[in-house]
Amino acid sequence: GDRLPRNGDTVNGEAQYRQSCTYCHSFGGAPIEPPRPGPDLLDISMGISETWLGAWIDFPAEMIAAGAIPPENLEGYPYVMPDLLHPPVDVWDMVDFMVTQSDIGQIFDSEPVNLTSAQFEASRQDYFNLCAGCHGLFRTGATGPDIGALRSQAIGTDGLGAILHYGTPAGMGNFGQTGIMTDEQITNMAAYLQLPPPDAPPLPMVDIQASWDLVIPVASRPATPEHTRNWENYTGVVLRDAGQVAIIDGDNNEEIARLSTGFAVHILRSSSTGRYFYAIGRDGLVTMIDLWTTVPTIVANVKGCHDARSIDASKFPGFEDTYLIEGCYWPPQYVVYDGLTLEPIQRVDLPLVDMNGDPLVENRVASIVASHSRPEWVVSQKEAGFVSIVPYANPLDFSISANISTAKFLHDGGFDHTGDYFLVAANASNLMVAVNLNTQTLEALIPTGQVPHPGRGVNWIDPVYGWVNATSHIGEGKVTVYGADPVGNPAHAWQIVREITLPSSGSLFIKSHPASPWVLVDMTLSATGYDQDICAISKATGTLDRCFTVATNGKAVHFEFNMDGSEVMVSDWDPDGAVIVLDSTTLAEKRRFVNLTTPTGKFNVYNTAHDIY
Ligand code: DHE
Repeated sequence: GDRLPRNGDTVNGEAQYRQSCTYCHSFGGAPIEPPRPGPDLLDISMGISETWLGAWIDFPAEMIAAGAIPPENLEGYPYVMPDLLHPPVDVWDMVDFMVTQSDIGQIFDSEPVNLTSAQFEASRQDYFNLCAGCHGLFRTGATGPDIGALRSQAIGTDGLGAILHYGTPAGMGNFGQTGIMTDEQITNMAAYLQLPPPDAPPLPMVDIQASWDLVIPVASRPATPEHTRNWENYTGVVLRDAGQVAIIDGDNNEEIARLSTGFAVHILRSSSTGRYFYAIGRDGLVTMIDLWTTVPTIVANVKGCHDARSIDASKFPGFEDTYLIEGCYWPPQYVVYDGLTLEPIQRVDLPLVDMNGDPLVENRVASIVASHSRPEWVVSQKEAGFVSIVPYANPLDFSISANISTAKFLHDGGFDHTGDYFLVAANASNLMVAVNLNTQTLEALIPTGQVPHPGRGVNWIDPVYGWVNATSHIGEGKVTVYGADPVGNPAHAWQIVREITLPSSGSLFIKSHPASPWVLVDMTLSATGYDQDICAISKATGTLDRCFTVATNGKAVHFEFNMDGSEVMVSDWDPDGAVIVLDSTTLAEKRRFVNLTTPTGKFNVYNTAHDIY
């Protein structure tokens, strides 16, 4: 290429460098442990030209495609440097700054700002809303790494600002680039993270009881549906940032209700009959929605956690719509409620000791599934690494009956095709965990790619390997498929049988339905331009068939099928979002529901009640 002139603005170059490069790279000084993802840049001007350096910052993918870096030189790095979309003038200013600085020496980190108490409180709230889910309330790490005060000080003020601004291809969100955080919020967060975490309050039973609001008593609810709609084919759509749930009638393709359900609603689960939806907000608020009323109606609320992600109903025959369990991210507890009224019944503390006997400062309930074969819930304890059994047949005691040691840190999961196994991601260990629910033992640890994230996962019959289950990954563009039929195909059970390459990392969900010939995967957190696309794997061949764009305004995320599996919904996750409905066989778009604020998860009543995925 043309030689670039040595006339950059090094003041702007330094500002851009500090804001963009400092999480991954040091510039002189002692290395930190664990190391930064990229090499030290102190000697950057030796051996490569300024033109090369500018081209590398501006066009990393094209440089690799052109063979500018031998593949073996990239080995050992967790990912390839992303294109941070700087305008060429900033790139050139950065190059000039780095080359000039190479002659001067080490770059020293900026000092953190001093936070006022109001700024500290605002950062505490930002941390709770944006960071705690992955990194833990006390920052000890889980899905995301440890970012406690010591680690944050080692990363430094500039590096923290850079990662908050641009994220990483390994799954950290680009909060600055996408406008989720302002520059001021980022600056303050970089200071906040270097201070010790504040204490978090408990939530005792007396407060949970005080929060209980029985809006419509059972006796005042209809004994039979008040309408003739096919309520089992309703789908609840989480409108995350609106704190609402939209209910769509899948037979008539109509949105029939929009209900307020609390801060940043996370998921819905159905009661075992399907009559009720239970919504769980990140603030721990449970909202119960009756689908038999003319228009779906909120009939009860309760708050059992300050921070929560999971909920499920009692599903064993004889316990239909009887109980409900809410798992907390904070405090370390779960709460069991009456399934018809949400009256709190019991609060149970989680152990603050992990599966290795080490003490914990927090222990969060991640996924919960409700067994169809026994009166029990299966509960993942994220930090402890236990999959726990919570029986609900004894109305006086809902304590844990078994803690099965598996791997850390447990996150999302679901059943295999028989319901005898629970398959859950230990996403910081790059493992899928298979627990045998009949023997209540760990069956297998399946090595996956970087940060598996299956949602509830997917079950289908592979042409060669029979029943399989699979996960996609946040940190790697790959679907890992493993055998899941220890009875019919023991040779391949829990063994990896296929690894299917996707065009990008950043996948959050993989899903199918028995009536669809496809397994569908999103790439919502893609840092390389695939966040609006989804991919279809053919069940018939076990190979990737196609990837295509579905979202227009935001990111494509999460799938849900209608009751008979003939259609599948994908969210276009944006403030001006939509739910896009595809034919589940042709994958052609059939319709879209628009004017939806940040639609994320979608839950069809029948499929959710029966665990069809
Ligand atoms: Fe989720 C499921 C936790 C971010 C959408 N999410 C789950 C489950 C857990 C969890 C533990 C399993 C629940 C169960 O099955 O009982 N999610 C977390 C987090 O800790 C994390 C990483 C960060 C946070 O702060 O919350 C997180 N999740 C997200 C999102 O950013 C998503 C895409 C949108 C949102 O709500 O913020 C999101 N999570 C979902 C959805 C499911 C889910 C749609 C249910 C999938 C299903 O098909 O059942």
